[in-house]
Amino acid sequence: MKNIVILISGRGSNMEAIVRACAAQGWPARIAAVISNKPDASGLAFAAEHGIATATVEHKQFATREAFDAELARVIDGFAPDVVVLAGFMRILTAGFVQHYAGRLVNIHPSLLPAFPGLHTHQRAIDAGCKLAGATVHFVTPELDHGPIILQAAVPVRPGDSEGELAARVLRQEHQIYPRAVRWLVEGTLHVERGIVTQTEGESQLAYAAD
Ligand code: NHR
Ligand code: GAR
Repeated sequence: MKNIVILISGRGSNMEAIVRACAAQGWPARIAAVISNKPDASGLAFAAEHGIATATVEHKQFATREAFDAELARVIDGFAPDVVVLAGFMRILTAGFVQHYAGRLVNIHPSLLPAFPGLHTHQRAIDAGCKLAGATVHFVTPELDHGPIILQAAVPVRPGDSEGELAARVLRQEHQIYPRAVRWLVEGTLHVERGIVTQTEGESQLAYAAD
């Protein structure tokens, strides 16, 4: 049984999708904990209702990023994690933290990386006149949103889309691809060579969706 620890900052709908897929598909894993940097993150209630341990490490209570990351890592390591999942987690992590979890720390970013790393991705894609948008699951490395790409989903940007409409279309695909990528990590079916990730059982590492 592998231990998955999920970090959130808010709603946690990606966390929910992973919790449900783990149970429904009988992964050889358990969600050991859901941890937030914000005490009011609504995803914490869902986790608690499902019998999952929860914790909050509030970044505002630490003077430096290093101090916050050290406490966060201490709390995470208390759950003996095999896999650490960033799911709408909104704090940039220090290189030391990232290196401590090298190869077992993943993120979902709401753009087709390497386009639009950072924040406000949907509005930036609309403003650039992009015809496709999407989401990327990647290994986390010290450089923000630049780690090896595990899986991507593409969706159309429709004429007149608002940021919210595009975000909702992308989010539906996030809920499809993130559980798939975490399952691969749990099963140990990902191989990384020179920054290129392959799924060793030949499962598809891309998705397209019109809606
Ligand atoms: N840390 C590292 N080192 N590498 C990555 O690839 C990371 C990371 C931490 C988080 C998620 C990322 C995203 O998917 C992620 C990837 C937060 C910010 C940010 O600017 C940017 C990207 C991501 C997460 N955060 C502000 C900060 O000062 C705070 C913003 C806020 O609180 O609203 O940390 O997009
Ligand atoms: C998701 O769209 C995720 O990709 C994005 O925030 C949303 C979180 O939703 N992540 C980031 O922007 C990270 N900077 P959720 O809390 O419902 O999973």
